[in-house]
Amino acid sequence: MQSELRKKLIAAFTNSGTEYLSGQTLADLAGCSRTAIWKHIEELRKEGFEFEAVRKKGYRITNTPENITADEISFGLKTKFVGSNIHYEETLDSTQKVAYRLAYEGAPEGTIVIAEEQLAGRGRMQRKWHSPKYSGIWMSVILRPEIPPQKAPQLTLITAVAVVQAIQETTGLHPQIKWPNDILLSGKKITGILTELQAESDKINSIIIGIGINVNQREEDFPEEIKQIATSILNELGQPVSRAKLIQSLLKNLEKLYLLYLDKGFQPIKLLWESYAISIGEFITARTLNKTINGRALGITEDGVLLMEDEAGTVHHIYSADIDLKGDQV
Ligand code: BT5
Repeated sequence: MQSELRKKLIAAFTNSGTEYLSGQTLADLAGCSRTAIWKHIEELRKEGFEFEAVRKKGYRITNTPENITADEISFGLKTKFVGSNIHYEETLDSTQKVAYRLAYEGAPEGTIVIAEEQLAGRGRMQRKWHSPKYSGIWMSVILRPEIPPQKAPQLTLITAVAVVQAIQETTGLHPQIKWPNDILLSGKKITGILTELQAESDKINSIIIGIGINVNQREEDFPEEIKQIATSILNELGQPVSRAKLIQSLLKNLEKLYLLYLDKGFQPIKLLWESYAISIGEFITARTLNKTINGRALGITEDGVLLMEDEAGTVHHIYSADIDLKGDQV
């Protein structure tokens, strides 16, 4: 975890923009000695931050490393609480696993866990999530909304909207959402979301939202088994994207939508979600654990459940399934 002093120092540089900050101002803002400031600046230099130091004016940051360490994510982050605590590690089995433990131990709402690579990244139903080093965003966010457990799937939909908005904002691309948890570009998956709960019978202790975004993988980086169904932002945009900037935008949009949800309920999110959804009004196949239904997707309910009308005109409530769009079927 980042120290409180490091957080204050990074926040000061974030707020100062291109202005210089003197050693004394920094020491006052962070509540420490100038020697301590100097030591932290040296450490940031070693991480790859570049500083311009001008006599009588002070320091400003002129370049940042292309990493996603806690310092790199918090430099420029403008959120109230999402991302205020960042747990970063180069390699993890799964960020979900660590976030689950931290949540259990009482980590504050908005804590994020992030890794450069995952050795056992997971999707729904024990599927694997391919998470190669340095090229994607593999992150879990801890939230603690006071909602009944059956409303938890709404958090997946809120997150999907936040991911779409962040990708649009950072790259100008327009991804689409495939219910419940896929985000697609050119019909291929660039993001998967996995929402897990710590709950008692009627009360949520925490929701752990896992987000995997393919950012800078090249086509040849994808393993054979997902080559046909997966893509990355680099593939679609033709140029690499700063993962730190994308994370910052994602955290900002997620916080904004989450606060809107707590204040006004799911209705405004539902409208946004539907405006980005790919399958509404289309003929689809839904494969649930025990049956396969063909029909037309009508929309989602207030709780985020998919409504589907089959050929006989019966409307089904789908809580969990894999969806094939008509064009996907062979
Ligand atoms: C998901 O599951 O899409 C949820 C993925 C969540 C991953 C994040 S990363 C951070 C956090 N920590 C974790 O351990 N997990 C979360 P599902 O809908 O079940 O889709 C899984 C399927 O997607 C696999 O069976 C593959 O077919 C495909 N897949 C695997 N890796 C992929 C990738 N990098 N890009 C696109 N598709 C992939």
